[in-house]
Amino acid sequence: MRVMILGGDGYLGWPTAMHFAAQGHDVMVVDNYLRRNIARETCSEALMPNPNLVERVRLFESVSGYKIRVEIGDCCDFRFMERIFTDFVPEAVIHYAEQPSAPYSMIGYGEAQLTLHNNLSATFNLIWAVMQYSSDCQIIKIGTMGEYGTPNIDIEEGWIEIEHKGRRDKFLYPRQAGSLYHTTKVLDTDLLWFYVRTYGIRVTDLMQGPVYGLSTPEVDQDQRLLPNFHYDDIFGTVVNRFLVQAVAGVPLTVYGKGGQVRGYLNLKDTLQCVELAMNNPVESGQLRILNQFTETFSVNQLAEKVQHVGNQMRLNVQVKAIDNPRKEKEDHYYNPNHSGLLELGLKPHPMTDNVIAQMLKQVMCYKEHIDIRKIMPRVKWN
Ligand code: USQ
Repeated sequence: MRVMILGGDGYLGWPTAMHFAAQGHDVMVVDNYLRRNIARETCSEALMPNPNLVERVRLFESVSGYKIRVEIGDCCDFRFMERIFTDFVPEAVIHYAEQPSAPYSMIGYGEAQLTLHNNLSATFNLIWAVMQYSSDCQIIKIGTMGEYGTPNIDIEEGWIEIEHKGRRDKFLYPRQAGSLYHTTKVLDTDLLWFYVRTYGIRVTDLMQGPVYGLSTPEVDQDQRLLPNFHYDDIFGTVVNRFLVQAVAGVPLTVYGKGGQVRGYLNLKDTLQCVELAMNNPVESGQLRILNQFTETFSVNQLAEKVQHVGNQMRLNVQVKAIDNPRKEKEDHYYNPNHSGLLELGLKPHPMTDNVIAQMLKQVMCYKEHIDIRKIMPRVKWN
């Protein structure tokens, strides 16, 4: 299949591109280096140096023999989108091309505006490019579990049946996000649903939890193919941050009471989920929403797990609760359904002690790159 990956330079986009190329698909990666630029501006560079996308593709070809096409450009520029769509005519588009950080979106007006404009415009332009140049193409969009927030009722997979005054109907599950970034994902979903029901485009919206890890079959061939692995307060997700903190000898930064529960998944499972969504296409006029995570943990449970394994490796890991910089519930009910991807065939890689140990070993190879000034939270919205 011809697969276009928007945001192909990112933590998820780059491993996805290599994985699909290795499955024999014709892959085009598209990126404008927004995340790299913001990371540089906010002193939030990744743990290991990552070659640029053109170099990454060259390296991957020399290691594996598979080719990937590269387009450097901005998905918010519709002329650019028109050109790459008429040139490539994708059969599936994986859409990761969004500003992905909740803290970044909460710094101030400029960062909020950039996040809103970038995320909504990229999604809007993608919808129009598909409608005009590749109307049968599947859109696979990365949403977030954070769209739902932490309601005091079970979270369904995208939709809910409501009975009201004796009548029933099905609606998008209520959404109440905790950051402007997460809110842009809510708005994306609404935008997609409008165009799905009005013009019959085909969309899968994957509500993903925080991802961890840096190993995939393709990455493991050569360390120069590693994804960008962030551990700073802006782009680092909690598990990756705790791994680096454990190696650096910095107490694990549990925010507040640590009772915040989220659904987590291994990077390898992100690749599986996206592939399953693509290989099981939806009908025209269908918005399929799948909750994409494999296990739920509280922040305290994650800290305990990393501490336990770290101490077996003689890292003497400490845990220290610090003031929560975010406005979020620290003690709450959380029971999201996530059966859809399992029914499609997902085989989860759980967060075992061995998986944590392997990740710690990988991070230990880059110990001298860790800059502990990047660890404590700088952005507060509590
Ligand atoms: N947390 C800590 N200590 C830390 C970092 C985070 O206790 O040092 C807590 C946060 O307060 C939060 C939880 O861990 O309760 C998860 O935080 P996170 O930074 O790992 O994840 P988040 O900001 O929600 O965003 C990440 C990705 C985002 C994706 C989202 C999925 O950056 O792109 O959409 O995970 S979800 O969280 O399900 O919305």
